[in-house]
Amino acid sequence: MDYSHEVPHSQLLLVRGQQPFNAEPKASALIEFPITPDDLVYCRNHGPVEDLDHDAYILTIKSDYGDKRYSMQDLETRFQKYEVVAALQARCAGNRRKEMDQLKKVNGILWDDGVVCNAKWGGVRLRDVLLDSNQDLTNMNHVQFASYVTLCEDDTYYGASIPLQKAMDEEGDVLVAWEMNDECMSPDRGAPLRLVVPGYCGARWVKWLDTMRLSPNESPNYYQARDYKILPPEIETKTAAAQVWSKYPSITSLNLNSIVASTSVRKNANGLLSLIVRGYATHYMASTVTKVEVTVDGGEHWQPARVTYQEGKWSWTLWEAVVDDVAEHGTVRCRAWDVNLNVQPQECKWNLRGVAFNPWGIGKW
Ligand SMILES: Nc1nc2c(c(=O)[nH]1)N[C@H]1C(S)=C(S)[C@@H](COP(=O)(O)O)O[C@H]1N2
Ligand SMILES: [Mo]
Repeated sequence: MDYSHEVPHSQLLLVRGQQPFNAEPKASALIEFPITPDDLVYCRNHGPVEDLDHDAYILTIKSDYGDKRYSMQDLETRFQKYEVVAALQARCAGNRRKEMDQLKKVNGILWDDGVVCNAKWGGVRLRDVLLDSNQDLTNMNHVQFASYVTLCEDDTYYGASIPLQKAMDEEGDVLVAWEMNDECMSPDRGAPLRLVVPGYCGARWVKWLDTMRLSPNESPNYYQARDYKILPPEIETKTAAAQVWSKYPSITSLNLNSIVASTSVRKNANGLLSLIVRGYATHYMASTVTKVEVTVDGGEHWQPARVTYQEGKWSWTLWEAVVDDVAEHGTVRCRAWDVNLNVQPQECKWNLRGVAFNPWGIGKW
């Protein structure tokens, strides 16, 4: 693959791979900002990152009746602009995979817990573009997306799909976006155009989006059809996996999760120690996090944390807890609850790709 046009990347990230560029921030740095600045956003790539020409960029909607083409100017001027705050998460790429690897070896880059960000995305609704292009919706169940402008390791292009229903639902908030945090998106985020699918894992947020089409089927692309699936623990090798990929559904949303991002201890006037714990939580689809709890005795007693940030349906949740009268050192764990009374599980099964790992968060002080 040709990396001669690779853009410079943020210096603030821990690099997990140079080509393709894969990197993540420390979770402790991440939670300092409710809205993540671009240079603290993780980078997850399957090919080179290039600075593409905005003015010459075209989004094509393919169909059997002919293609529809939109320039950036068409999108910017002919549609109503929308903004949505949403967390982008690569737990599909194995956020916390490093922890799962300690249970048993997993396949893939060892990400820690910084593969999440929260940003304000701006662009047009996918729904409006699809309606404008006059698609025939009969028998159509999915919208397939592709980026042909960029090269990829495992397929000839990067592709994904989402259910048509998610795309057409006004509440779905799916955007074809060119802005992040009120600024032009960076090449690292997928400029000129990227798909934003609130509630869905990062793998579906196609960067450098240039082509889409309606289909009765999911995208046949490697990253939709074969990768990013949660296989049962008995599938222990790539060869075994190859035979069963098609039997397991692709990941759409990610499970309820929370992690401990930082701990510190302060001495009170009475000489006793208090522990300050901070972290983030993320939720499944639109099932908002309602509570985060921490325990310093392995789960016997839990105390609620204070939510310090949460916005709309799709943002992450930042939280902080102060636990009084603690020992000099110890282990703190956290768990999140959602509006449907789901609670983050104590343990999580191993799987080959190390995806969707969400047992109680853990931190030491
Ligand atoms: N074209 C393209 N889009 C892509 C990818 C890619 O490699 N190529 N990676 C996907 C994955 S797996 C994730 S988690 C997110 C990462 O987005 P980020 O690099 O902006 O954090 O983009 C998704 N979109
Ligand atoms: Mo991902």
